[in-house]
Amino acid sequence: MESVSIDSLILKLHDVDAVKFGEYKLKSGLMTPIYIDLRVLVSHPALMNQVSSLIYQRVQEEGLQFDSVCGVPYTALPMATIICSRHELPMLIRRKEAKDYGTKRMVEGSFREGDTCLIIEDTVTSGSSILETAQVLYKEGLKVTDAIVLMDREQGGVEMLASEGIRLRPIISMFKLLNVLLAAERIDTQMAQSVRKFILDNNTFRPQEDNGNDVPATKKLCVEPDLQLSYADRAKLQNVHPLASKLLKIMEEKQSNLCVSADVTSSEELLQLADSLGPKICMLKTHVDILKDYTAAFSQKLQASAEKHNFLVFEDRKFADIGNTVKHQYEGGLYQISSWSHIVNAHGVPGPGVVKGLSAVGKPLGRGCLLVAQMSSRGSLATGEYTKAVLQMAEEHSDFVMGFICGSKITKRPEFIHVTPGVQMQAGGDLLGQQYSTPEEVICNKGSDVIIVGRGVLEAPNRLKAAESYRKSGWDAYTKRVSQSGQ
Ligand code: S5P
Repeated sequence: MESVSIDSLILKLHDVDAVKFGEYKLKSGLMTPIYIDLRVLVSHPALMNQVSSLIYQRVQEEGLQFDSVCGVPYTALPMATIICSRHELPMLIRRKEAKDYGTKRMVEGSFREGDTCLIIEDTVTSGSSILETAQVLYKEGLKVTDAIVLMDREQGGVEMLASEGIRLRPIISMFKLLNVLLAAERIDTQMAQSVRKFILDNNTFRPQEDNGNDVPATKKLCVEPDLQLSYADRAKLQNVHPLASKLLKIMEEKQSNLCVSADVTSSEELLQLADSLGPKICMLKTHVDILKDYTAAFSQKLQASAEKHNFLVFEDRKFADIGNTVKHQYEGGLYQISSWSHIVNAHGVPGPGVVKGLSAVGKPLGRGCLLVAQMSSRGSLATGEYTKAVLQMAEEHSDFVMGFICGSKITKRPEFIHVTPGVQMQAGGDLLGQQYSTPEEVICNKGSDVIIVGRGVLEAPNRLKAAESYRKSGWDAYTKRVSQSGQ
């Protein structure tokens, strides 16, 4: 009986376009010939009820024991709600963004430390969304041992979660879905074959080969061969920008890939930050135009602090005008940025002229530039073809451009440095569109080199302690990346 209802459910999901064939981009950036989009279910209440019933049926069949249920936001949230309401089970809601007022809780609902929470998800590819939710729940003292997913793309999610101690129980598997759609002549053999090949060729989980030790959560993505080069080795590359080489050496020496974003409004506070956090960081990022009391003396003191503690200064000016204008903005005006900041950044929007203008001023001074290839803010337009064009601009001006501001590694050329903002210990965001990833995610999974942390440090009760814990997380993720990829 169960298989009949699953078969008919698959056909209904296809009817409402929750299963689509074509060319689609996955969250990971990978193109896929099949796309599962269960978000549409909210418009089909009868189908939503059926899905929820099947999930609950599975919970009962497995005899799962738990104290509460949490749906991975957002698609699985209504499913969890229906199940919990219908069967009077306590539910928890995981916030995607922490409120910036009130309690700042990441999990809503009542629970006790040590309670077990069952996770419900709509679709799984690598399993990372479930793991992310589980990690938020762990932080609150909850246990997660089981998860149920409606649709498993069979690309390694079950295995990855198993390595993390979570049993994932899928209701519909990709191969089952293909067989049902093929039998009903919704797709032809060729399509089924190409999807099967895609699934088999794109397994996201690579188990550890050597022994039975625990496999780290992010291992699966930490194996790109070009990630095996150490910072020290990259510093010695022939074609590396001298300032990039210096930065890489500092990183290795101080065991820090942490750049603190000193977004404060008083010069004195900024200098205090530079002095106290100096030993923990490889780079200090400034927004000098938010200072209410900038003076030339301030920039001299900042330089002295950078010298003393061996870090680079990065003025986050994000130049974005024609070459002639940015030349003046970089060299002159109130701030005379080129005279004190080792590194600046620029948008690629104006075309290569922006780099040429900045280079005319900065190169003779031994300065370097990061191009903004991607942004951490929600809805950013710096994606896809734009990012590629920025990469090309960098390649053509590598005598001045030393790397990128980006969310993840965008080139395999090891001489470029990838610098990533939008980092906090817990993934999430703010109310103005900022989106956060964890240091581990950024350095290990996304293959970036430097984490930029602002409020994660600035709003902590003890800034020095927070900086040290970001330094350690970033460094641990880097050493893990290098040792794993080197095997
Ligand atoms: O895409 C970007 C690029 C930058 S440079 N997203 C960013 O958030 N930034 C900067 O990084 C931003 O201007 C801010 O200074 C810092 C992030 O601060 P946080 O407090 O959100 O960590």
